[in-house]
Amino acid sequence: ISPYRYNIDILPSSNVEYVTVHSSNFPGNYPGYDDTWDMQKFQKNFRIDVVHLDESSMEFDMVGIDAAIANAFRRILLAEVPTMAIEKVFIYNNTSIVQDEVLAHRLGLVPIRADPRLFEYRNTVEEASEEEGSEIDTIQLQLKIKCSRNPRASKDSSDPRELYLNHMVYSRDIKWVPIGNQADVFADAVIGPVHDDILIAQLRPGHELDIIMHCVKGLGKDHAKFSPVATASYRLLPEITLLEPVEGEKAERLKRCFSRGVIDIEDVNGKKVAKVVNSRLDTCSREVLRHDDLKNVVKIGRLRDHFIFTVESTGILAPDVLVTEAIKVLMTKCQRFLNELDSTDIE
Ligand SMILES: *[C@@H]1O[C@H](CO)[C@@H](O)[C@H](O)[C@H]1NC(C)=O
Ligand SMILES: CC(=O)N[C@H]1CO[C@H](CO)[C@@H](O)[C@@H]1O
Repeated sequence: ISPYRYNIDILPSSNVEYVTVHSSNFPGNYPGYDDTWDMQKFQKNFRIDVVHLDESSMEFDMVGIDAAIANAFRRILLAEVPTMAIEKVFIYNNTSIVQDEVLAHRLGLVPIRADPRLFEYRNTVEEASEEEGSEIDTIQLQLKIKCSRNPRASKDSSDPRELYLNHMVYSRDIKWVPIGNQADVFADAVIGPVHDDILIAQLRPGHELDIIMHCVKGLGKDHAKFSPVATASYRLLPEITLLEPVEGEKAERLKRCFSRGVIDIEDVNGKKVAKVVNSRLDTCSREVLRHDDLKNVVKIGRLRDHFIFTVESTGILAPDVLVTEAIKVLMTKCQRFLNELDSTDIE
């Protein structure tokens, strides 16, 4: 029998952009803006500090760079660092209540653990692409599961967990089917869904799923399922300055206007005095502006070239690897642009 086949291209990329920065699209659009691109000066000012790093998320500060470049990194992370995702779904049988196309779409969004750097893009231009993929550009997965009654369930039970077997289909039920030499090449790698507890469908006795999936390499700008990050965003470092001493009840009130940990109360000669201890923690709520007696004693701003990046990976690649890959993508783009300029004949 020939399977029903779905190409998953129903939903466009749906990553929301959170832009919080005045951009400098126009050189010199704020006082003191330096567009000389003096490399020595840039190297002296530029730095990256990793604040937090674990296997799924990362926070780092990128200091001394223009908003346009910081934003380029953010957008490349969202849309131009490749991953492997399910692209073709061959449904041989589906007697569940989930319609084929909905099922295919759900499967497409499951993050697949496989190093995209070890695969090629699948050629979508030639006729051949309609046929089977090959070991260098395709990962084949299978989901074959059938729900039945549990013979050992007690008679008066009404709990589906006891009554049925395989009534919840999870991502862990998706199995990798190596093609060609993949079993040897990826002997050490665990290819399959990143998370094993994503609910895909619910079945009842007699329902059956028999599905083959092909994962290909792709980019988030083509479809959000290829995006390697759950979020990649940045904010500017808040800067809070007290313009005059704030004491007593006013100090307490000032402290409550900001996020916890931003302002501390110090005891100076028996008086309570407010002090800014960590403006980084502030969410910039501007609550202080609602207090007439406080709004003029504090200056709230942000450092224009200090970006606090947060990168949350979907788990396919570690967040620090993603940032490195994003930098490589931008370098490749720059190189291509320079090559184009060099090869242009100026008459
Ligand atoms: C599809 O699944 C149903 C229910 O298990 C089964 O009766 C039917 O024979 C299957 N069809 C094919 C083509 O495998
Ligand atoms: C390929 C296939 O068998 N698809 C079926 C999946 O299940 C729905 C609902 O039971 C059917 O309408 C499809 O024909």
